[in-house]
Amino acid sequence: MFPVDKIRADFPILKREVNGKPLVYFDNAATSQTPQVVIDAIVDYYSNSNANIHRGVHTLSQEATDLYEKARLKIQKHFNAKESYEIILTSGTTASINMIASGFSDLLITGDEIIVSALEHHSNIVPWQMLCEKTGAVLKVIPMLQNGTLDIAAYDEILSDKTKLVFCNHVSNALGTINPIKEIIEKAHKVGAAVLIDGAQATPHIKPDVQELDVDFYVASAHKICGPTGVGVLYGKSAWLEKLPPYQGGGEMIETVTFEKTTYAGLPHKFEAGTPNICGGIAFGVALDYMNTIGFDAIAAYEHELLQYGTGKLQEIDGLTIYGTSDKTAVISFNIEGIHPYDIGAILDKLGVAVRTGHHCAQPIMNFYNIPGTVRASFAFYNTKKEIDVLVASVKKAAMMLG
Ligand code: 7TS
Repeated sequence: MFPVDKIRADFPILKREVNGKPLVYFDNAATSQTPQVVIDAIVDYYSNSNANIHRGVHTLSQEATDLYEKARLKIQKHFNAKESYEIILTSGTTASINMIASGFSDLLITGDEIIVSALEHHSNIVPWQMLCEKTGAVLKVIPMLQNGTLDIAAYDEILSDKTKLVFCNHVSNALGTINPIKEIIEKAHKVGAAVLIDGAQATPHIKPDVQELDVDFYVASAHKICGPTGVGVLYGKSAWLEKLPPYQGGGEMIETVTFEKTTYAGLPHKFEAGTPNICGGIAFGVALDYMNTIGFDAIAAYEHELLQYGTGKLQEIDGLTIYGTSDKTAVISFNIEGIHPYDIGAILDKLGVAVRTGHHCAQPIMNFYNIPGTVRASFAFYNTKKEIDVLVASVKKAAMMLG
């Protein structure tokens, strides 16, 4: 049995009330909640070890550097990167993607092609459009199918020796679809293209193995994996990271500076200009430890139970449509006929239930279904079936009031 009661006790926020009702937090795809061990690590860092890293000979600076570099090793181990310097700490998924997009602006020429999937979050569409504008490269899209999966046959058709880069999320944030990234990567490599996988939504549920996937770049945000906001990871194969130019110039990323010429530091520092989110990086490591102690197989199995339970219960509601019905993580994106998703979300909030409504930064998916948005309930390993019962009763109430 999954020890959900014991786990819930680790999350102080789960004890609070919202609008006089016990909080039911089903907006985990937007950000996860923070366990006490991670909160303690943040307090401990600022109480005992706060100093700038990689620069001081003094004890505090060395301690902070040590903690930060130990966190990098934990992240390396978690993603199974071959080398610790292939782990670049960033401010999050969006920053990681923009670093790569910026780096490729010198490597692409007019007529090169970039492929993105139809299931992307805006942060994996807009930077590539900007890159195309700069370089004259052309953006192509892997279309989606009615069940919320990608049309892999169509991907085969748009791949060619002109394809230089392919971008796809591991899991869709709007629908929860788990994409066949291994196949997508293998096919891209056959035509010599590099692949960036956006793992922002996969990492809370799946432990990725970047070597087994043979992926070129894999990015994620700590705040979706029980860590703090403002910190994330860019994994890159060392050959690519060596080849790409630095993203920002400044302190920490240099070897020598004169007014005539600057030489850059080696990896990972070349991509880590300025004072990083030191505390965030350390807390990210603690968050991964916490989740690994529970275990990703146990997390996935329990969340799948929640998904099946919630899907079954919600489907019984008249006029309710669920979008994305394939193999997916614990996300239920739905609408009720004739009711705007925002109105449902507002009533759910009054009843203490937190969901996200709207286009979820994935407007092309909403356009595909010809809807303004959805109500998205996204579950985490600390949620319960009892909370799903509250969601279902609240949705029924909203439907009655608004229908
Ligand atoms: N990529 C995916 C697949 C995402 O789901 C998100 C955030 C991002 C990138 C951006 O991550 P950030 O940490 O840099 O902001 N997704 C969502 C969401 O679904 N609801 O709120 C944020």
